Amino acid sequence: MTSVESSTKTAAASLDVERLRADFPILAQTIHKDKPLSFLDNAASTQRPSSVIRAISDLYENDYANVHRGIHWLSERSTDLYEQAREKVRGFINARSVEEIVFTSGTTASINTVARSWGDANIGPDDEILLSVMEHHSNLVPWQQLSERTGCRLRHLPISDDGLLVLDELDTLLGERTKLVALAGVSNVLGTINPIEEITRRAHEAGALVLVDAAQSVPHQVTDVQASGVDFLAFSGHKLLGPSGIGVLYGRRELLAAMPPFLGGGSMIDEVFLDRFTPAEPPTKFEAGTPPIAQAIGLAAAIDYVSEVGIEAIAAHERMLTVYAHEVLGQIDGVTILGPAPEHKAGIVSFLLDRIHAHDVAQILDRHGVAVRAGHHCAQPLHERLGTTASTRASFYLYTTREEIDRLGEGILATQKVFRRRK
Ligand code: 7TS
Repeated sequence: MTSVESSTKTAAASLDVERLRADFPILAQTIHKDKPLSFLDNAASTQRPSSVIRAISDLYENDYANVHRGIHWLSERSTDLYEQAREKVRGFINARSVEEIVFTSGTTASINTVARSWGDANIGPDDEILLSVMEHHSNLVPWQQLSERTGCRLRHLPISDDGLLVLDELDTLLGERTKLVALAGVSNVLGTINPIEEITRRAHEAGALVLVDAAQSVPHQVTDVQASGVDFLAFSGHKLLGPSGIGVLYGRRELLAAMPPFLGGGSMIDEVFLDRFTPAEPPTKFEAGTPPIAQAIGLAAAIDYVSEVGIEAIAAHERMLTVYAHEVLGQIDGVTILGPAPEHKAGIVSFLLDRIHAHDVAQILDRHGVAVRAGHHCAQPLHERLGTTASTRASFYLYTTREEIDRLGEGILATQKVFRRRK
């Protein structure tokens, strides 16, 4: 029995985290001489289990060639594996068809593809796009660039002081000019889980499409694009135990079919003449050039791993950790936790320490073996709204333990001690 199989037997109660951790060689090391590595930077990128690493090395050892080109044996094997990966992604987010699954290099590329392909073809100066104040720069800048090109107006759903979207404002902000609502499923700073289904329903009633930046939600909660009714969804492999350099753009079939391609080149065409071309059907139309082949196959192995553990079990584990982190950090004087109460949050806990800069906190935590991210986390407008320029962020995944959160708490106390001495 693999560790995944044995740990899922107890998934209903809790994950057997120690057994899962044995699948992640990188987590076993000690750093700074003798400190166990506590990797609490999973919102930036996660680690890979041996099965993902093996799937990639197996491909290179046995099956690798370029895809959709050769009629030779290796190319057919490679193409089969690449297309099986697409089917795996389809099932994972419950899309209707593989034609709705475009492989990109990541969330950023997926959102830019929509902004360029759909945006340039459908948006004009009288149109509006509704975003929120809590977006990652990846879901702000492409729309700002679209606005520069087309003159469209960008509007922003505000947040409450405790980091929840102010849905009451939707009625005012959503109008007949609104062509798209583009929102994060989960905030990468506040951890807030946004009510995507409700927002999608209201956006559709107003005649707008919905794009979900699912970089922080797909790895941590069940995603069903048919049930939620979203029109576009973007996520990255590297936040889901998969390789970097691979991401997904889900788009409803009719939308992708009507959109002009953004990048031109090999593969994305049906026919090419000296002066013109005809594009291929989706998803190929949006996959110009040699795609990230090994990365797609690694992503399929990551989806297998996460699915065997069970997304619901992972979400329950993270909920427990988030409640615990709020308890541990809440007991320390001088700590302000950002964002809502744990019941509205995924496994992301950002905080401020009175009179100590986030970069100093992260540096001292690192000396204790605790890896966190400090800064604006690519969400500068959100930090401005929160009245700060930087925060420290701890973020969890299926292999995170309560002991690691204890070490975070001890590291924060040690940081405060260093700064008290310096005063
Ligand atoms: N959207 C959200 C909500 C994100 O958290 C990130 C990455 C992205 C988009 C971009 O994903 P990429 O894979 O294309 O880079 N967020 C983070 C983070 O919070 N710390 O490092 C990367």
